[in-house]
Amino acid sequence: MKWRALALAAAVVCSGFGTGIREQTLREAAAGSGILIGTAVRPLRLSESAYASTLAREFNMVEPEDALKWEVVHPGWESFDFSQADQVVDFAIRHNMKIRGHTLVWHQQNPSWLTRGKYTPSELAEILEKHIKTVVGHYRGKVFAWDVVNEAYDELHPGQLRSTIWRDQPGIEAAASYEPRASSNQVRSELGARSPQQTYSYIERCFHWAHEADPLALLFYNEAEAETVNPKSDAIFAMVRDFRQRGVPIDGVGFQMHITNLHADVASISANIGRFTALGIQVHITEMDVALPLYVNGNPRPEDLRHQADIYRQIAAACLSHPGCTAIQTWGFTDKYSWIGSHSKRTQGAALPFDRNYRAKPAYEALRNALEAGRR
Ligand code: 9MR
Repeated sequence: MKWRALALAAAVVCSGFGTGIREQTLREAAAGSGILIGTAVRPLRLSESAYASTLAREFNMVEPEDALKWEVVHPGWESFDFSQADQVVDFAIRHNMKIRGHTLVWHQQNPSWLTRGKYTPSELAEILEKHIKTVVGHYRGKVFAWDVVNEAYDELHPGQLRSTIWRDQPGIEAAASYEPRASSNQVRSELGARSPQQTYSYIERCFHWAHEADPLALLFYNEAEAETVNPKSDAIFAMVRDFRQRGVPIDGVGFQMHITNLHADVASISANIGRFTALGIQVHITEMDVALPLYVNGNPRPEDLRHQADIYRQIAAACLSHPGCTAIQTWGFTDKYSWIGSHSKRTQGAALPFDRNYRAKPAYEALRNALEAGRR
């Protein structure tokens, strides 16, 4: 109550009109609800004043969209380049925003020196350990939460780990010097049905390395299409439960929430958030957008914008209904800069809360209403 009163008072003062109460910003509403509201950021756009002012006004958390991926931050075997990510971090510190780091281990956006290097498992393990410790170490005390591993589970074979340079091509599992603590009988019997390559010891090593580099950072496993209760999220759930039982330092799971076809099974999303937070970890919604079909003039239909708003509202409300769901983050904030357009060859887009001219869309109002209603 106190927070809300303060936020409202700030809104009145800031309005510039003695009598008028302007609406709260997302960040004010989120502060009142005790949740973080974040967005992915492209450092090259920070020099655009509308981009920077909207970002600072509306959000209290940022995450570099691409600037912390290997191809940007680790362009040569021995060279690291933090210049782009540092811009985001500096901006966030100046505007009193939290910083999420994304991502230390992924199968995409890796530089060719790494993917074509033909390293042995031991060499690869050494490279990965050095990468994680250098990047996390550089931002120690600044980045409060890291996506340590991103999208390790396969789309085509639900519940199975993806074949990647890190897992089995050649993977780091064959590298010596790691003895995972034994799994519980329950987990061993669940894993028993799978081949040894299906185990996830490469993932847990990454969590240990990140934890050594910054013991206070929150460490997340981040995944796509695991928002609902489904075979992929079942497998992640079993892994996280096993990690917790064996003391692997994992603090949270990120559900990306890229919504397509204007369809979201909110009941299942909520049940899924509930079972993960019951493990004693946090859930962050990490990459939310709701892609809309675009028509002849490149615009979405008004009814789709309303439907989109409803999805934003329902998912934010689902997160807010679980105390362990502690952040809602969109994947960009203006339709001017979103991965959906180029990815879909401009047939889809308009996925974010602000339009191409930084005007708030129905999705923005819906998000704010959900944040205001979701005080806890
Ligand atoms: O938004 C990112 C885009 O700029 C990159 O070109 C793309 C490369 O695959 O990655 C996008 O971000 C992805 C994120 O890092 C992980 N989850 C899926 C996101 C959308 O593809």
